[in-house]
Amino acid sequence: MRIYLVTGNRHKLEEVKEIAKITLGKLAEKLEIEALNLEVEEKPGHSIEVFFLNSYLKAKAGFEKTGSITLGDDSGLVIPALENFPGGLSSRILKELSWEKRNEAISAMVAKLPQHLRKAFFHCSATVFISKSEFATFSGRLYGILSPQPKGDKGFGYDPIFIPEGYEETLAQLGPEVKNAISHRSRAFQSLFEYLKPLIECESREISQRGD
Ligand code: ITT
Repeated sequence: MRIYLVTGNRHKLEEVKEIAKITLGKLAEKLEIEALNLEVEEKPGHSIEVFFLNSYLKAKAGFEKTGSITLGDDSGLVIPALENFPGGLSSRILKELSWEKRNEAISAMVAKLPQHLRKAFFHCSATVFISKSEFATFSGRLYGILSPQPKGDKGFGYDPIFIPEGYEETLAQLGPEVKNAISHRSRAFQSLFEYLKPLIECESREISQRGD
C-alpha cells in the first residue's frame, strides 16, 4: 500500500519510515511511504496554531494531487521565553545562513540567557488525509533545554542545539535510535500510524485474498 508524505526534507522521510516500523512492526512492510515535494503556501507566524494549519494544508494538497492517503508534517522549535519564537517561523529565520552558522548564532544568544530561560520544546503536527472528507491531525512534543554550543553531527535542523529532558547530550549527539524513540515527530506519527493501522490491515487482507 503506497502512501505519500508531503515534504522536501529527506530527513523527515527517513524518520517517518522508521517510526512506522516502530509502531507497526511487520505490518510496516505492507506500507510504502513516498515523498511528495509540493509547493504548499504555508501560513506565516510563530503561534503554535500554524503547525496544525500547515500540516493540514500540506496533507490536503498532497491528497488533491494523488487521490491517495497522504501525510503532512509541520514542525519546529519553540522557545517560550522568547514568546514561542521561532515556532512556525522555524524554517525561515536566518535562512541565509548554513545550518551550522544558524545554530551557532542561536546558541550564542542562548549562552547569554539564565538556565531557566533556556527551556524549549519541539512541536510536530502530523495530518493524514484518507479521503476528501476524512482527515485527522495528531501532535507530539519533546521538551528540553537549548545548548549554549552546537554539538553533534547526526539528525538535522536544530538537533545540534537541543538537549532533551533526561539526557545530557544534544539530539545530534544521541542519534536516530534515541531520537526516533522520544521525539515530537515520533509521538505525533505513532498516534497517526495507530489510527491508520486498521485500514492497512484491512487493505493487506484484501490484497492477500485476491492473491496479488
Ligand atoms: P517540509 O516543510 O518540506 O516538510 P521543512 O524542513 O521546511 O520541510 P518544517 O517547515 O516542518 O519542515 O520545519 C521547520 C523548521 O524546523 C525546519 O527548518 C526544520 O529544519 C526544523 N525542524 C523540524 N523538525 C525538526 C527536527 O526533528 N529536528 C530539528 N529541526 C527540526
